[in-house]
Amino acid sequence: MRRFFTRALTRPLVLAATAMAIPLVSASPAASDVVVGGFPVDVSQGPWTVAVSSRDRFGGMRAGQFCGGVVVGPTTVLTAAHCMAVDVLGTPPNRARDLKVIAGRTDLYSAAGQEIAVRETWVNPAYDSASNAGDFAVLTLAEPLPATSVIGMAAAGDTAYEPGTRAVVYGWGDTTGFGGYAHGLRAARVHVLADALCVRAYPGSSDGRYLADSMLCAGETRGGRDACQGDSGGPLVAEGRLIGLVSWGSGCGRPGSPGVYTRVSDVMRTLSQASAAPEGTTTPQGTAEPQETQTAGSQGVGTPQRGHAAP
Ligand code: 4AZ
Repeated sequence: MRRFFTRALTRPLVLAATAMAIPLVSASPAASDVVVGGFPVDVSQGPWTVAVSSRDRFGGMRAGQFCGGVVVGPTTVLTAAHCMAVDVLGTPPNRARDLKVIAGRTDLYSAAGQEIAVRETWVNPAYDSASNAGDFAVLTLAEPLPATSVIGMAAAGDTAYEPGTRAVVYGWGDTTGFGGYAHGLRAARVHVLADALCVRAYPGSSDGRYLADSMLCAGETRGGRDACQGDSGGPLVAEGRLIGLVSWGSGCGRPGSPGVYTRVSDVMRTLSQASAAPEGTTTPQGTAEPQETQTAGSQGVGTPQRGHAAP
């Protein structure tokens, strides 16, 4: 699929193919792609950042990492819906038997932290792969993570969504725009940008279409700092709260092509509707009702108060 070759999983496949000496044509980004402009961080600086992994599918070198994720409840991780696509996983997500979340590991080459099996996956049934709207999925973990790993989600109207707000994106994705995957966790400082900038940049093309209700625009107007392939599903954090999930964009770090994120307030809205719906109507992937997510209240993060995105 077109998007498959322009999004999260191109490079792991290319790497795997290279390792197997199989020539594989890749839709590489243009030479102007210079990424992320990030810096190394220890996962303790963002303990809610997790790696989503499948060694069966992506090999063991980088612990099978192929996407990012965010811990929003002790057993609840958000990632991107496009990370759970059949053409990425090779199988429907509930059949991907070795799907794991890796928490507390800065360096994917190390054995630090915990690897926790994914017990259930719930892919947003409203995810639209043409526009990329609704790009999120909920992973339910087989074992809980500590409350200190949980980040609060910023509700609609939260000041953290205002254009100009400073935000940080975290991930193990491409740092070069050419498939230079990190093995250490990195972060990049960006700003929330006005929707108008992304509307202008992405009026609708094969890459997607910017829809302000469900997407968030962030980056730097001059480019240089951005998320990239392999970062998908990972957190964009502002004022200590989760505002976005890495979703898509045209290239990485290009001036005039900001990063597009799944808007977390829209995730919260969708989840509350999904859990209010009669069973089975909105959960085609299984029975995983999103639970135990934390909503950031006025106290902000770090207060392990338990809210429910899904009342
Ligand atoms: C991707 O392929 C991807 N520069 C993620 C983020 C961005 C571009 C591509 C934003 O998963």
